[in-house]
Amino acid sequence: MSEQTEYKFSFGPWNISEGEDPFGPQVRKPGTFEAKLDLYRPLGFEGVQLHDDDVVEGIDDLSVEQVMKRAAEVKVMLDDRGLTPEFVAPRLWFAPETVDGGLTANSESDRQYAMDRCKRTIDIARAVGTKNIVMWFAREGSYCRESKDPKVAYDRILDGLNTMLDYDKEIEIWIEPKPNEPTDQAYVPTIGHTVALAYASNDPKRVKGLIESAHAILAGLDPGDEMAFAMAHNMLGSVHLNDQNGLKYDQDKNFGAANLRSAFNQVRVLEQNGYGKNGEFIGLDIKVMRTQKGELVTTHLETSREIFLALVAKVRSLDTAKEQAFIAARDYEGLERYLLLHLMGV
Ligand code: XLS
Ligand code: MG
Repeated sequence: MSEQTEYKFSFGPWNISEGEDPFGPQVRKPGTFEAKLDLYRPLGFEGVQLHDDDVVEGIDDLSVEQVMKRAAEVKVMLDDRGLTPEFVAPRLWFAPETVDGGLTANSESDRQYAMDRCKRTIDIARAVGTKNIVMWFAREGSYCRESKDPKVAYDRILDGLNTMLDYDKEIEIWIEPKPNEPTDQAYVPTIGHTVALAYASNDPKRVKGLIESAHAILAGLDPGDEMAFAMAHNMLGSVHLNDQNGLKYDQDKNFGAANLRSAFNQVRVLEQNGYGKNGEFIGLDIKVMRTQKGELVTTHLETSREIFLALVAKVRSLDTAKEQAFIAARDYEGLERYLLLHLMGV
């Protein structure tokens, strides 16, 4: 038996959120970036997921020198707290230039803005100490299906990825697919699209996927199977574990909160395929319920980490001889009964 994986956990500062949604404002006092960083280690997290403007607030109003100075300061803040930056992602969905998307915007100057911002993100990532860039293609898609030529859009996305790979020969790009929200129809909706883009890129070994459970569910797919597909191609850069109760807005619920069995199967796929053995993080991307009182609420992060570890124990304590016997006898009814009772601790 190979040694058991010791999992490392990450989340993004945006996961300690203040409760604003499209229908109402913040309901909790915001905390500073530094105050949020202080919470990681005591909660059992050592990885920090970052957007470019989590690192450099007001990025668009600063000179290159100012941006790099701030990135260097953030590296010190991370080092001081024993934290590892897991990745940096360009936030291509806030600025006025990204209203119609980033790499796929119809305006040439807006596309240029997006490309420049991706390059700046790479500079920031290297300065804080990570080679991993996450592309969540928020507004790469359409609200009006006829507003963009999807073939041209996919060509532009591939060109953009190649430009980034070329800009820095050591980075990895992790694409985080999502089928909708904020757009109606998003480009690169699944891990299948991601893997195809990776193979089509100029350096397939440096393009991977980041699978968020809720995003797979929104696409009508099984998150564990999506993870397995990426791993079958050695292309699972990271995960964003959370949950989603059916087809509605992106909920980012606690891991396992809607479907514990699906959560178990995600953990199982990761555990059985050695995810984490090369330093990959168990990333969480979870929203605090708006109803929660207090400031700098982190209960959801502790809960989801605890659920993950409890499910690892469930995977490890499964009687595999029993399981194999059910499979050999094609007694899947028996297998299901065994699994459900095992999950319930009966
Ligand atoms: C949004 C995404 C986002 C990414 C990082 O749906 O999950 O939070 O993980 O840009
Ligand atoms: Mg995510």
